[in-house]
Amino acid sequence: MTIASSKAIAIKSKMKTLLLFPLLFLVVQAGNELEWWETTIYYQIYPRSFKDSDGDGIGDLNGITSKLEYLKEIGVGATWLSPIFKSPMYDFGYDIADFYAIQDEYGTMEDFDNLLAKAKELDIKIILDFVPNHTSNESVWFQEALKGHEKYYDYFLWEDGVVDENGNLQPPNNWVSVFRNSAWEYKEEVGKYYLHQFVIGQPDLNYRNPDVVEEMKNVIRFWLGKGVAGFRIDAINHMFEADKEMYGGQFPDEPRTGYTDNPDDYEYLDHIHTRDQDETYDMVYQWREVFDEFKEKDGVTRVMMTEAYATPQLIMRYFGEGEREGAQIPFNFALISDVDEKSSAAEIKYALDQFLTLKPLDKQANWVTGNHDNFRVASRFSPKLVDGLNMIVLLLPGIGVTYMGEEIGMVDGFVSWEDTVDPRGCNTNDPINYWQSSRDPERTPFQWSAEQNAGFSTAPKTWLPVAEGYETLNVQAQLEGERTHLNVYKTLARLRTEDAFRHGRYESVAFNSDVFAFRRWHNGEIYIVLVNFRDVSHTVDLTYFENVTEELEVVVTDIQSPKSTGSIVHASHLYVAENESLVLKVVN
Ligand SMILES: *[C@@H]1O[C@H](CO)[C@@H](O)[C@H](O)[C@H]1NC(C)=O
Ligand SMILES: *[C@@H]1O[C@H](CO)[C@@H](O)[C@H](O)[C@H]1NC(C)=O
Ligand SMILES: *[C@@H]1O[C@H](CO)[C@@H](O)[C@H](O)[C@H]1NC(C)=O
Ligand SMILES: CC(=O)N[C@H]1CO[C@H](CO)[C@@H](O)[C@@H]1O
Ligand SMILES: [Ca+2]
Ligand SMILES: [Ca+2]
Repeated sequence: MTIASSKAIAIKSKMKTLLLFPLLFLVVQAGNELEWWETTIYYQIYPRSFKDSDGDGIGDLNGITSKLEYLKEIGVGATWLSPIFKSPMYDFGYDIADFYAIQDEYGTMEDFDNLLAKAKELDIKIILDFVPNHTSNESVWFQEALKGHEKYYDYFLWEDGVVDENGNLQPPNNWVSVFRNSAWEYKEEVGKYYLHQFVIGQPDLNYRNPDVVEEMKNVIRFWLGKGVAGFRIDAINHMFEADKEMYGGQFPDEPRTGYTDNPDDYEYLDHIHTRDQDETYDMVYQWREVFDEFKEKDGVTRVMMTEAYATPQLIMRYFGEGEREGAQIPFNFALISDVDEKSSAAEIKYALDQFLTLKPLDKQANWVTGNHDNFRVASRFSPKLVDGLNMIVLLLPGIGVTYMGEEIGMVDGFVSWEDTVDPRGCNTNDPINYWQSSRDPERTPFQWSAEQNAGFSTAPKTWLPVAEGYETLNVQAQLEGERTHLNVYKTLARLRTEDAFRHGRYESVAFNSDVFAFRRWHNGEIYIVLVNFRDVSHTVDLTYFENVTEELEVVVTDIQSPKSTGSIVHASHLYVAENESLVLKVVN
């Protein structure tokens, strides 16, 4: 026994007799007190599919308000909403026409204020989605630009075309849009081309114009001023293009990759001038200063989550640099991009440890298993691993993020070619393989109950069909049932508040190609979380972990596990069933 632990025991016995415990406990706690944003669970709501309050088949703000108590009940303290702003909906809200207004079909500003008020009452933070890379071509700004209004003309990037040897007008350079073909679109009324890194209907904003920078900061101020707790920022690595002044006033061509011979393909070029520009990080740090203006007033941290699918090294830059602070939560997509059902336990371990190893010591890690752009966990891995992945997301050190429906193990819905509405699916023009590109399967309506449309809506037809199997896979059934994903989730949400998970240290191991485990420990309390990713049973030796020698208590199991909670297992030869996931606690 070391000095530290004998001291702990001495203090403990003293506290029992002298009742000093509460006092000492507080003193210890104050040293490393965590703020709301470091401990809460973040729950992503895709508003169109969460709850329809007025029977038009489309989810809306009043629907969300009516279900906030559900979030509270399952232990969620913050929710980020995919865009709710005014939009022509070519890309379901990621094409914004007015950053200061609510889209009609989602409700009114008054509805939004009601949502905020109810959330405040329940102590749930509301986070909005900020889409800075472009506006919709139907935005007032773009329409004014087309009319020759100079201020708004300068909000976008306009260039003259070049005349080729045949006398035809061609785009200013070789840049290609993410959705194929030239990133430049000619506008007759202006006599110039504008840049769009995404679809033609999404003109890029010119972040080298200080008016644009200020306008977008005002958008942030507007919503933070209303009481929003922060923003999730969409795809920021496309914000800046190269500074043309450094290239003689002309945007430079991008070099070829050699991957494809088709100059219309996005992969044809190496995007050194249109992605991951240094100025992007600076803009994130500037936005953080705006967030901090609000914190200075009331002491409450406003949180920034950034979305960028980039290398872990680049992701780290969003945290900040030197004295400058950036996003508290640069999304870590390792569990989405780096691993799937075929991954070995060693690959899982590597993917999880990488972020923890690279991140600055004073920053929090974060864990994301799903969102509105990726197939669901139950479909990417296996329905049998739903509980195991929730254990990983909620019990690893750092911030847990849940996409709506993952708490009940929703599966991807089948959406026929006729019913497909996602532009990424439709643009394939391929009635056979469209589903591989479509994001509709993970966006099907939330499954509340066994009622019509899974209790999502009373409409005869919902905007996307409800997934099959909702009659048994739904919130109500899982609240009433005993061994259910939802009950596991709720238990994990409670467990997560314990010191071992809030403050404890972390160590992980791949016991063999199938079984991944990690240990969290703090002040003599030790937990082991173990997930068997395969349909094969194993016996493992947990004495591998220091201080794990004899007996452990089963604290949580996945819903098919043959073990029951409260039972005792032996560290040196733990039988792990097929697909089994467990949380164990060392018995002192
Ligand atoms: C093991 O237990 C001892 C005594 O309680 C403690 O001092 C030490 O930090 C523990 N080591 C680990 C790695 O848990
Ligand atoms: C916006 O762009 C789309 C193409 O994406 C086009 O069909 C539509 O007419 C444009 N709208 C305006 C107002 O320019
Ligand atoms: C383990 O998962 C696989 C794949 O989902 C499934 O076929 C098998 O029945 C599961 N085994 C057990 C014991 O649950
Ligand atoms: C990288 C990326 O796709 N960023 C966002 C910018 O706009 C497109 C089109 O609206 C969105 O789909 C993306 O999420
Ligand atoms: Ca509705
Ligand atoms: Ca841009």
